[in-house]
Amino acid sequence: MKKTTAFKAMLDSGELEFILEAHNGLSAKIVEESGFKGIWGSGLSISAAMGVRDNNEASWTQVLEVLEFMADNTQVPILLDGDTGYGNFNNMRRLVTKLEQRGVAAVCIEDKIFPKTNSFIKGESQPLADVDEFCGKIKAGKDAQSDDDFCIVARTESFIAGWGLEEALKRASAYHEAGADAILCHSKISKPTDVVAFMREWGDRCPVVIVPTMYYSTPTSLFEDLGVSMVIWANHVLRSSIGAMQQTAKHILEHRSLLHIEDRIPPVKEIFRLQGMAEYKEWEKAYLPKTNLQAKAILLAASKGMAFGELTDDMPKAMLKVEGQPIVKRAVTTLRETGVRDITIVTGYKPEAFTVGTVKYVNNADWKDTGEVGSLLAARDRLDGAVLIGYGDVVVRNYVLENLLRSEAPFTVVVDYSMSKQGLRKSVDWAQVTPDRAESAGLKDLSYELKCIDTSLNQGAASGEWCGLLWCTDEGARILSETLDKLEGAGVDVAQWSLPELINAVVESGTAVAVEYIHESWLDVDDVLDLGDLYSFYAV
Ligand code: SPV
Ligand code: MG
Repeated sequence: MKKTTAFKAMLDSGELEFILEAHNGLSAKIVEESGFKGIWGSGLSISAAMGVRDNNEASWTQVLEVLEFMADNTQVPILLDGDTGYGNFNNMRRLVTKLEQRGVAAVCIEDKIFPKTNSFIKGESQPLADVDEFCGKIKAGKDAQSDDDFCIVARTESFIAGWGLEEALKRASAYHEAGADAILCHSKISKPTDVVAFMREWGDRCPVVIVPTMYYSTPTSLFEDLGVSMVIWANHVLRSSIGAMQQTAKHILEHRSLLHIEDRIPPVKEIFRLQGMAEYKEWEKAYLPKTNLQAKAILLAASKGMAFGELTDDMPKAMLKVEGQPIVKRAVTTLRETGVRDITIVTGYKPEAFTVGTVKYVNNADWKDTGEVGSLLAARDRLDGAVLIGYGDVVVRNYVLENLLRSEAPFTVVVDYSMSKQGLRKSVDWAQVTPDRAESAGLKDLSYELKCIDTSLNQGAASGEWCGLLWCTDEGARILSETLDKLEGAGVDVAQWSLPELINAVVESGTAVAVEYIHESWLDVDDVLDLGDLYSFYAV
């Protein structure tokens, strides 16, 4: 239903309806979420929220801007408190046109003189508008509207200005005749006397709207009995926010700490929810180039590094330095430069030796008696979304990570097809890939799939060497978690496994593991000779 139609239906529903004040996009959303069927765009509240008086100090276009944010942020109709229409008939025409364009359902204008003053400030000395002039303004507004359901509420300030019932009735009749869709009868006394008197005489000539700010203690059932159409709760959201802001400011100043305030105020994530960040995130996926800011990384760095002899007596090999920089620090730097911020290092041997800056650590206390998957299990709660799993002693060129993290396959591994490995010196994680790079040389846009990783293969039977990186998208991380659950459920001691064994299990379970081929561009540091290579790796 159009907002205009919804508002008109409220006025004409034959039941007492309620609308609540809001003064910006946020408060409008809060009012809507709370269940109100409509919103009062209060002049008092909007001006107060801007830090100015309710004396038309804010220009009408500044008010319009606020209304646009309110209307954009809500589905329920807004009745704007349009003061005096911000001028004569001509200003009124333009106002109505602009309100329609910005999705505001209705406007209320009051029979005072521009610039107006709030009704609760020296109301009796406030001059009322000439009746005919005001009727012309109503007519001009009605003629300007292009949507038949747009409503104009005519507000008489007769009681406010001390003119009483007779004047109120005279004015209300004239405004009704001029085409007003409803009459707002305002009063500033603490008893409902004015409104009761008015309603008894007025009957049901047209819908009547009231603002019981001053006669707040009146039971709502009385308004119902009187046949009032709509009640405006005119400033209570603003007032409660003022109280909350004052308390919080005072508290923080006094306590010089946030400790005791934090749990008493809505969390930051509530702001994000109200701002609709969830929707933004959905569209971000569709429109923004992929970034890795959400991706996490787990670096396995538990082992001592036996091949280094005495060098690792006091520190794990991942913390061995070349040119003053620990190996794992270089891996972390590459991750950071690629946009991965959330990095967890799984330590084991001498966890206290790790000083890599702002990364998270988890420790695999059983590092001596477990395999790589044992370390991965220590960081198991990190498998709750896209995650890169790698080793703390492997370094790669930035582009390798950039390409890898762009892969949308659930799993992707990096395979070096250069065959330049020092296979003689140490065991190599050979990878078999289909199609084999050698077979498909020159063919473009092929997707490669891992068949297995196997140290017992020989160079001839392998497609390349696995570089120790496994990239899991959200889906991949979920599958990996489930695979671990299943294996454990079946009584397999997966903690003993190497990462290649786990990857092979994923392949065997039927999930394709994509391969990103590279040519060199990486290094794993397993012994002292590799430390020399690491120096050259960064020297060039
Ligand atoms: C407003 O909310 O700005 C109103 C109602 O006009 S009152 O403040 O009661 O005049
Ligand atoms: Mg007002």
